[in-house]
Amino acid sequence: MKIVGADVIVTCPGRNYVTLKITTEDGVVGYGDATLNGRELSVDAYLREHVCPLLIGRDARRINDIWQYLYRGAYWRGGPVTMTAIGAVDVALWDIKGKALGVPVYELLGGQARDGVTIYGHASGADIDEALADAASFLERGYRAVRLQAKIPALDATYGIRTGPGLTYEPATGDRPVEEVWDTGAYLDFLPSLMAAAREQLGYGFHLLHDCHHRLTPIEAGRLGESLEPYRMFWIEDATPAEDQAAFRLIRQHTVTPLAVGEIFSTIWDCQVLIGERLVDYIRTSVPHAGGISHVRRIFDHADLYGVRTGSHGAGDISPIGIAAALHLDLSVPNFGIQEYMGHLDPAGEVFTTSYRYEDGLLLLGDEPGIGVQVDEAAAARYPYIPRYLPVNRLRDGSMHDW
Ligand code: CS2
Ligand code: MG
Repeated sequence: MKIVGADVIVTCPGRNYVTLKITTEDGVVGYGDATLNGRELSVDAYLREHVCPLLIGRDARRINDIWQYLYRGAYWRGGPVTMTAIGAVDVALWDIKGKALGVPVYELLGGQARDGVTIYGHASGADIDEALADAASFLERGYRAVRLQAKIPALDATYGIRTGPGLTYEPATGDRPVEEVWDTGAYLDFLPSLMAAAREQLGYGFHLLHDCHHRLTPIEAGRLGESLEPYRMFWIEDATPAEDQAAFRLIRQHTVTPLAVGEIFSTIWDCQVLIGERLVDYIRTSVPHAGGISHVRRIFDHADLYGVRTGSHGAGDISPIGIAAALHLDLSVPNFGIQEYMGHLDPAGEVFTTSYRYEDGLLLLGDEPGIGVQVDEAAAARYPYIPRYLPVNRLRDGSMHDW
């Protein structure tokens, strides 16, 4: 089953997505998500220049060998660009294997361990009332878990807030990032009042999550976790810059609020200390950004050994292919925790047709062979790439601050 084609599709139906398309000599086509938000064209170039030519002529059935060839065979290994490219190859090959054998990928992973995948939605608002109304609308639609963010009153802008009904929050267009002001004190003072209001008005009958976007020091994170304990959070996410795994030892000493991290990780090595020392409760590595189904499955197995559950990244910058790939893994692993699901803006649905669907707080996968996402290339061509950047943060004195 030789690979005869490997092509990259870059499109912007609502936001930028990069898709790898692999074709075999028998005409089977597999798709992988190669989207890396704000760095889309780097992965596009890495694939076109360094990966696609090496795939031609290889046996598409040998997913493990191709993975090792691309990872171990590279002197400059690891990092988000390389691992997103490898992840796209891996998912496209699983898609091909499923289609060739006529089964959904989760069957190849041992079959379903649950009926559906519990997701959390993104509620936010310009103030507490707006954020709670948004959260209530998720609960009315059957969601059992909601991430809650609101604008910090003392700041002009706060990352992670939706800009209008039916929208997700999108990076601004333009040739350079928007610069926002960050103030940790204002954030730490405000957040407990948001979560207190959420529990007072919406009760305790749902999972409440929050994302800190890597802005705190370990001791600040400890203080935040402790201040949120009465509201029984499902997790606080990305409390500190993620590359400092040892920082979580300090956070753990100060709070029993569960911790989640890992959406920016690329490999199992990025989570080794965190998992091995049980410093987090949920590992958020995502299929597209950490080497695909093959590698993230290994991370999840490693996590299971230490009682750490999964909680994969599923923001809108992960394409429907990446979300679908995550769902196959979520459905099959023993230690599934929760799956983030932000949804996709119109007109993404013109380009990507998915077999997964929402029902009563869950995403359900059908029995379509492979990953279960179709790509309309003519529709993709109607939406050319638009440069977009995530914002950056400065403190009030002009210092750059962490993501
Ligand atoms: C966030 C994302 O969904 C999340 O948890 O952290 O919005 C993240 O900022 C983007 O995916 C970055 O690409
Ligand atoms: Mg996050």
